[in-house]
Amino acid sequence: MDGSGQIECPKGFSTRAIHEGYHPADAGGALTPPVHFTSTFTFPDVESAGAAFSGEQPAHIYSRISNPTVDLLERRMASLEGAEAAVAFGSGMGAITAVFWSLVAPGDEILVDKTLYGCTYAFFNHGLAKFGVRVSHVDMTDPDAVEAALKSRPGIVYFETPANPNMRLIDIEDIALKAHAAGARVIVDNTYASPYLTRPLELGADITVHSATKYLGGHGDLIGGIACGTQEIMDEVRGCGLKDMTGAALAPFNAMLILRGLKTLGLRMREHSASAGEVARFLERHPEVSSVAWPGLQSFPQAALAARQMRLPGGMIAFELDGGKAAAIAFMNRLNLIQRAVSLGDAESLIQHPASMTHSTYTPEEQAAHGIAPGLIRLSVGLEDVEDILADLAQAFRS
Ligand code: 4LM
Repeated sequence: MDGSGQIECPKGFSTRAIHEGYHPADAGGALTPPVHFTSTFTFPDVESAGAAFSGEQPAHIYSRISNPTVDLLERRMASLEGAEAAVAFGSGMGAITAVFWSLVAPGDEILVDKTLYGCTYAFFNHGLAKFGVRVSHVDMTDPDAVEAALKSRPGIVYFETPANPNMRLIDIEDIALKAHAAGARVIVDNTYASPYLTRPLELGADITVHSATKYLGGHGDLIGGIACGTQEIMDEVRGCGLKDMTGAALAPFNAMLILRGLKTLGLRMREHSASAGEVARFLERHPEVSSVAWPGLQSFPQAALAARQMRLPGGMIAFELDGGKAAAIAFMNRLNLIQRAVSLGDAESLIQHPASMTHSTYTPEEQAAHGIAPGLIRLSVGLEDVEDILADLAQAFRS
């Protein structure tokens, strides 16, 4: 307790995920924060409304811009990511597009990794490119290729780590050093890792973006997104990208669900990682499996980087079967417990075929050039008993 009878916030990750930014004394002693279901906010007089609109007097005006429940989520996420500030959105794509609409102008170049979530790829290549932004792809696992690509002075460097869907890791510290030396800002999509496993801002990135639909929410019952960074950049992202360019506001109810999800983020990530380890080792031993990518395997080509950059290897696995695409599809169709669905990070184990599902925004030629193999299978290992997940995989191989 501090002097006011409020609970002080110690520094541990999960403690902050549960307590940061809220004191029961502020809400009549309610253990959990109230949800502010309101679209607009009232003012005692027009002068105070004007002061809020001009920014002279900070206040909630309208829930497309800010809302107390969403604000609590933003404070909590900023704390977990080690950021000055955060802005929440109605989806991960809302967060990504709002950040870019806020920071780029026609004629700018952005340098992005070669493997990206399908809709992010479509936004860059079919969306931003239409507005005169030059989009260059480079293999960011290759430091020399990155050095060479930075010579054209892109304004932004963007990547996912681990990358969706093939699990390539990008060395955040190294890329941030190189990008900053060339005058570029670094944006990392931290969806796969979550701040429990990796905190890109502490490694030199300028902004992180998340699909909160995934591990942050954690229960497959909402769509949401978050961006984190300095107060100055987040003010710009809120004022331009959220308020004017996308209007992709997060609903207060969904903010409450994400706040609830965050309370168990550490607990869930430990369990997802432990089960994924057992599943990855099972797959690696299986005679019908030709390759398995999971950052905790000794055979993972970037195992050393994983150990340096990730607290745990996480719950996502990418693998291929000897029989290629046809065998992969037949195998997935035989699963009973593991659900065939896009999305990831839920309590339910989810499996999908990136080439025909999440990454079908790439043409087959683009898939080949961007490291998305036709037979690649993506598995999000859930929180069911791992023996049951293994048994379902085993029966799908046997039948
Ligand atoms: C999926 N992914 O992969 P919203 N960034 C990353 C993602 O994986 C996603 C988004 C952003 C999948 C959705 C169907 C690395 C989404 C976009 O879906 O807009 O919350 O996030 O299965």
